[in-house]
Amino acid sequence: MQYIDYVNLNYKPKKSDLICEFYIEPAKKENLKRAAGAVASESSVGTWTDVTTMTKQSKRLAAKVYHIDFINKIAKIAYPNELFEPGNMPQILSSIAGNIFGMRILNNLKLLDIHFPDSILKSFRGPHFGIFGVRKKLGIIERPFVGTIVKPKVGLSPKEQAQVAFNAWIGGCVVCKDDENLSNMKFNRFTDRVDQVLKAKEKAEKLTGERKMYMPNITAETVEVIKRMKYVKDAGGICVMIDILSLGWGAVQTVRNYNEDYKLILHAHRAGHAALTRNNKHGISMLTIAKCARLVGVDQLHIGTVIGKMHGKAEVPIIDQEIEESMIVPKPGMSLIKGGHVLEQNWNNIKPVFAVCSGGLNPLHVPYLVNHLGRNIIIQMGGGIHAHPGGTIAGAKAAKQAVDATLLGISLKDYARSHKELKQAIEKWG
Ligand code: CAP
Ligand code: MG
Repeated sequence: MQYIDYVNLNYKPKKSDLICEFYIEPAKKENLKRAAGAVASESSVGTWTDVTTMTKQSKRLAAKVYHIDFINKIAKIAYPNELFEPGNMPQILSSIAGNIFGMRILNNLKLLDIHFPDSILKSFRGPHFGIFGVRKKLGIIERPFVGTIVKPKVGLSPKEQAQVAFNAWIGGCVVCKDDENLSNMKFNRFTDRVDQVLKAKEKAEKLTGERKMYMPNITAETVEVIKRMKYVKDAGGICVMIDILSLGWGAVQTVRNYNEDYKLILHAHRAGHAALTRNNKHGISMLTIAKCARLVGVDQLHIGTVIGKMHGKAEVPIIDQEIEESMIVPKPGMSLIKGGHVLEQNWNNIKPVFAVCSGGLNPLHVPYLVNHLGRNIIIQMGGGIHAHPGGTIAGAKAAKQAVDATLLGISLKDYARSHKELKQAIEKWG
């Protein structure tokens, strides 16, 4: 089969097909139709030449380019679901997000979105808790969560880390987490840290009468990750954090499988995602990564912030919807790129994921975030709490006051008249 044989613009995708939407920029002297055919070929059954070993069955399994928008360079490809091993995310991604990115027939290729058919959906676990399970565990029905990342990112001892966490909790944070690059270091051993921070959590819970959550980073090689999960469970923790992209999808699935026993809330950090997502024309969209993470089954996922220090704002509301709702019906304007369309997705029984907004946030950002993304968000502030002129306790108070004011519909400026910590935050960051 030639590349062009993979293009059939009359093909009507079956309900059982997996669909991908790509932005494709052909190489000089190549055309979009052939480049799209090449993508369908290399991501399904084909290669650069017509092989003599092709059978009737392999021909039947060929992916089909069924839609091309020549102006905006967007193509949709339908894949028969038999191409994919159920419950195997690494295999799915090696197919539809594999060799194709390096092909010389194209200059740029971005996997914008992916639609999972029912058969694939059924083969993954999805989140164990999801938004409402996490809320139930913490006893917080409606409010957005306020959280912090202990800063400095690394360098504190377990005792110092526990003190910072304690201060954040008694100031009003619900959540406190390790940073993405803290694991088991000479100056801060994992087990020691977990013991001391969980002890601090117990103390803070007694003092405030509120449930709190510590999210220790268990990122390591997979066998060690599972040992760390067990350690956290045995020590009385309720949550663990994993850097999903550094770990790799296979390891994330292993964690999710073990979580059938451990039942810990899985917090997914996305460190490194921008290497794939940042370029608008090449790579994999964060929307696609978020959908894979929901399917595999994390409970909380960093999605960006629409405001703050990190790149990638436009996608955030779309990702937020995609991970929270049970049915995605594409609407006009709901697109990552000019001429694109978010694909339809019925999530069936796969639970919704808690969106985590983080990266350069301070209390002043709270109203904007809640107004744009709703209440089902975890708002994390590292620098935005620990750089408060009054220190961590005051920083956490200011963050909580910002949420209180927002939920009451009072402007931060007005609320700050009777709330000194918020006033100081406005003086610093306003
Ligand atoms: C935030 C953070 C998070 C980023 C990651 C950091 O700290 O701990 O890792 O939010 O980005 O190290 O940058 P600050 P994203 O609050 O001090 O910025 O959430 O976009 O994946
Ligand atoms: Mg961090």
